[in-house]
Amino acid sequence: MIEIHGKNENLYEILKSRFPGNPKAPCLILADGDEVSYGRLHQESARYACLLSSLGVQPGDRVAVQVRKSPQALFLYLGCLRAGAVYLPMNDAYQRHEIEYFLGDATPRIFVCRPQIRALADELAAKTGVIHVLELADNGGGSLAEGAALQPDNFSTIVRTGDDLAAILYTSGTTGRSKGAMLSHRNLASNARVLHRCWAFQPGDVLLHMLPIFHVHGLFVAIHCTLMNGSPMLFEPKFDAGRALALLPRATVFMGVPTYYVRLLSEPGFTWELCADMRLFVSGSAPLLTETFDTFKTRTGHTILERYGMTEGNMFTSNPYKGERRGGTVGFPLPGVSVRIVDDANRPIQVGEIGQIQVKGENIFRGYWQMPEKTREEFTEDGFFKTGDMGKWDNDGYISIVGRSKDLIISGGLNVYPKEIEEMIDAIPGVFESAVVGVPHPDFGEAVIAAVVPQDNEAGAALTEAGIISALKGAFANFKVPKRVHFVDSLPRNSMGKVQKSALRQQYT
Ligand code: MLC
Ligand code: AMP
Repeated sequence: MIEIHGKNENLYEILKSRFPGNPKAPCLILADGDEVSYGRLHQESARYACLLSSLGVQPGDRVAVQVRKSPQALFLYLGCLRAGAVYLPMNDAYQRHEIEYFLGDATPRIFVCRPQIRALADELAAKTGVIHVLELADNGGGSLAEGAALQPDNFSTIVRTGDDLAAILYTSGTTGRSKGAMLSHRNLASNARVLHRCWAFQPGDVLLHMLPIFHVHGLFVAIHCTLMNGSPMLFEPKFDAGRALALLPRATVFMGVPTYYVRLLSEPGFTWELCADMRLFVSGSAPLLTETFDTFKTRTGHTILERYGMTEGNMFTSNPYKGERRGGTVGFPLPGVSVRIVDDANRPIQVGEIGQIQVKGENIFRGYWQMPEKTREEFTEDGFFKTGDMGKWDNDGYISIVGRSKDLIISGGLNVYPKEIEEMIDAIPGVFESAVVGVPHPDFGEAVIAAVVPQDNEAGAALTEAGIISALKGAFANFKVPKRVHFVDSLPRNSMGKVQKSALRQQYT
């Protein structure tokens, strides 16, 4: 693509151009009733950008962030964009070895952490060459906000081309090693524009924002749509079904993973009347059961709009805003996104047949950070990204996801790659081998469970389910830790010696 000389393609400039004319217009409406106006958002993001620059952050430098959701976390994200830095958000559930890997791999100049892990952050920063550690407390206090408060409230947003990086989001891999997906300003801007238009964002919209903001769903899809619309968000620290019931009458749009919908439906107070002023419910990040889709419709009169995407390119497909939203499908390719479903020889398959989903478009990421080989493997020669999802078309052009070729479990909208967990279990004294699989779970969609073969010795005989779970809890984010551990004499294998995970899944379902 040819760059137009002098044009600033920094995503922040694109978002800013859509902010309301009145600087007092609300952007964030917080749980305690406080509001952050669009004018303040602009000023605060300037202060954060000034602070980053004063700490020596140059365009392209990474800023790693592991904090709870707060307005200050949003100021920081936007401040990074404005300073030309590359934002690297991390799930706050990540533990020592996960954080160490991300810092070591991405070599950020700055690490912003919660005060609770300051000692660990200092230790890991020293080990991995991070220059500054700053704190952001859950209530918005700490050295980051204190430093920002001393800075001027204006900053000339750094000029970026569309190809320059805006963010790196780590996604685990089937090899057990996480990969940093590099997303450019153009990747994010193109998807923001398309979603804003396709989902008909309009004056008067209010988004109920309950997703975490360290993944694409909460950070990019929900926030960008709102900022592109210049409208307010009810900005809640996390998903809570009771709070959602209280706030839905003040909202028009809600976005969530399927678990949120399951939890809303289990609330007796979740009624048709409560949703009377809602315009749109969007679901994604994991498969929405047809049963949830149907029950939701009967209960509220609303048809959930299911869409499909991935960290490596934000959103790929969506059910239509106008027109039939078909349960069990993820709709049509979004404008500007080419989707094809192919067989093993990369040939397009017929309607109704199952094949691999591949995608191409301005939204697709620029590759994995410092993994050129891996990046090459994941793209076809003609530039399509191999999603690892299996799908099919129906006669009307709707796409359904029917499985995954990658060994991945999605629990409550969070990805768990079995390999990473298996390696850790296998390292526990007394374990001969293990296999980790996902089994259906009424709340999380899929739950992680492990089958463990003990060694035939004293250490093996001493293994317990609680012991294994507690060993893993110190090592991994909680959502990756198996909910159950089953001891078995051997793992089921096929004639090639490969563990038959489907047999385990069946056995423990
Ligand atoms: C928390 N736990 C989970 C879990 N979340 N276990 C499995 N799966 C999860 N997703 C753990 C907790 O640590 C706790 O462990 C126990 O399970 C019960 O926790 P809980 O109180 O029920 O959890 P809660 O805090 O309510 O969180 C659940 C949740 C949350 C579903 C609200 O996980 C969530 O907000 N998920 C959304 C993630 C998301 O944004 N995904 C988008 C990715 S982007 P213990 O041991 O302490 O009892 C993407 C691309 C795309 O995928 O297409 O959008
Ligand atoms: P992540 O790597 O966290 O971005 O997760 C992306 C994966 O989530 C995709 O590759 C899909 O497997 C899955 N996913 C996202 N949206 C949907 C959906 N609507 N239905 C089924 N799977 C989905």
